Amino acid sequence: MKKQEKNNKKSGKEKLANVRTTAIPTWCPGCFNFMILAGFERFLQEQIKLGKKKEDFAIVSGIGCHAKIFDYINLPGINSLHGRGIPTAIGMKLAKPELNVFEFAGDGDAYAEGMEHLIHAARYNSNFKLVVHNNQVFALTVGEPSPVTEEGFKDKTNPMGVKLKPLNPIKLMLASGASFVARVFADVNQIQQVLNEAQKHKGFAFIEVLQPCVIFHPDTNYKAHAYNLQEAKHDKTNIKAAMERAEEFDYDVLKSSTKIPLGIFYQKERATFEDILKR
Ligand SMILES: Cc1ncc(C[n+]2csc(CCOP(=O)(O)OP(=O)(O)O)c2C)c(N)n1
Repeated sequence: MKKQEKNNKKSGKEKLANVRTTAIPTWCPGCFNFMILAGFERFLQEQIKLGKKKEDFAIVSGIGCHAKIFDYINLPGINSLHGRGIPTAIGMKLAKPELNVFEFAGDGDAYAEGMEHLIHAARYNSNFKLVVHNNQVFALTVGEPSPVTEEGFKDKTNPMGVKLKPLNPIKLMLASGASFVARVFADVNQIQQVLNEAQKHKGFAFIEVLQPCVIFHPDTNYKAHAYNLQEAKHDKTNIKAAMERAEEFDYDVLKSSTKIPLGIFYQKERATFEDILKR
């Protein structure tokens, strides 16, 4: 055994070495998807240190820039169809309930093509974790507006600007019965922390990550408007309070008055879909 390998074995690093594949990311330089990848990687390494094995996890993705993450994480899984990651993840959980399933979806993926699946995943409370990379556009197909693009956004398909109000996925998830609803910014620490909490939660976990697209929907200072729900003493067991907090951000970061609550809006365990089917 080489000296470096021996040292790695001593420090436990050899277990962490192949969390990433050898594929070179093709995201744009500065893309916030790198932060999501790094946050998930850290989370996974922590789980392995705590005694979990790589085989205890599986990943699912849809189609889009976000879905490239599937190529960079060295875990088994299914790179599914656009909008169809959720039924794929539920299928995995039904076949093997003990598997820790993490799905990565885009906002187009989860809030447009896959919307009906999203509502029912929350309603079923299937015990998998969904990470929505919300860049507020269909990025891979060059920046068309998605259901969460702010009013007035212009692109080649909407030269006069978007006329519709954006959907509020946090409110939708609360109304659909999701047992864990969170939003974070694409920051490595925030992602690692929320994944740790989601992993401890038995049930469906909805995690929206605000992930500005450096090309088609750049960062317009989200951080200046953001505050942390837990630091603000938000009661995450109170659904009414969660709805009120969700109302604070209508996905228009250009509004100077807007506030962006980050953290866990709501968490309350109830029977999972997999448990109910066993009865
Ligand atoms: C059923 C279906 N409709 C449309 C497409 C074309 N398509 C591929 S990627 C994509 C955009 C994905 O946008 P989003 O889910 O927001 O992910 P992002 O690229 O922004 O990460 C679209 C529309 C497809 N592959 N399949």
